[in-house]
Amino acid sequence: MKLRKLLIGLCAAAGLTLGMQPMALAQAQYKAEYKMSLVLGTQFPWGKGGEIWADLVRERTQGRINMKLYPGTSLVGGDQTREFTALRQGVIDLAVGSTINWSPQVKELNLFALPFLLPDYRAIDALTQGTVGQELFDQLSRRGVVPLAWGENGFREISNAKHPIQSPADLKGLKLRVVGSPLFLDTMSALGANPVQMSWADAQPAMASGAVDGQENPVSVFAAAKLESVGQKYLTAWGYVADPLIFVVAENIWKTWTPEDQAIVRQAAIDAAQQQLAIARKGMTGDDLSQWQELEAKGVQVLHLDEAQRQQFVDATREVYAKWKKQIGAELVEQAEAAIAKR
Ligand code: X2X
Repeated sequence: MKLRKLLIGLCAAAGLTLGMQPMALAQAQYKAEYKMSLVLGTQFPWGKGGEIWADLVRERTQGRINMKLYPGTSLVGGDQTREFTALRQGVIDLAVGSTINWSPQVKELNLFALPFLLPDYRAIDALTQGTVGQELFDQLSRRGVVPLAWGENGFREISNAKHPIQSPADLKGLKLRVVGSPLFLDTMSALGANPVQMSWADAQPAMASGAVDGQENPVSVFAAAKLESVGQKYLTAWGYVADPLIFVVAENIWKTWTPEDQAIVRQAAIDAAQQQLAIARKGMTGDDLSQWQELEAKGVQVLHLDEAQRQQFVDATREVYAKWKKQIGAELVEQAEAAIAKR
């Protein structure tokens, strides 16, 4: 009798285990940690966006999905231009990445780096929130990642250690660190500068040692990285290009999540991107110019170009624009130009 009871109990336990197997298997497919690649950490608006996303997802999935931040593109040894490839190869699970760093693999993303395409923030929004943004997301979806939301690094302003820049002549011979897309080499060369391509990690020591004279990055990046402390004394507000950020999950990871969890991760990315964008733009325009003022308070000489001055830079880069319009795809660029014109 006792033995029978024991056997029944054992069978029931075994049945229970078997019955639970599908769920247990599904759980087992979830990793203990999902690696999120970022170039900039949480002292920058970029990294804050990643942190907000991870926090929202952890909270809303009751810890089922745990995203860990890896700033400094550390999962690819700091080489920003390899981030997109690493996402497709399973080295990186998720990312908040700049259009610039992925543009060597996804040529359409060079769109935002066409010199002087984007006159203001509304122009960026007209692209990312419209059919152009959708087209770019479709392109990314065909390349093994699931794009979820648009954030922003920002309008990229030029700084240097030598003198104020107000016309292309002031760029002549300046050694400038640029990011990983050949379009940046073309633009800076057309303006008479000597561009040198290097990662962000190498850029700061290069400025400190004087190996390069200048760089271009958003004001929020300049401020949080304290570029004035590596000799960057002169900053020109010319807004020649901008780099949006894209919140993505590698497709091979995405597929392992339940539809409910996919929906949570997607909505959390949209919410985090919205907050991230607000952080990046705060203090940049209108009544609140605090980001600019804080730099000036640190002794950085900020120069805002007037229309005529800006036009000189526009004129000097028209050929680069035309060349890259073809490379990106004339149809997409024309769609973007039209969206900006009626923003
Ligand atoms: O490397 C840069 O300049 C940075 C941090 O802005 C990007 O990753 C595009």
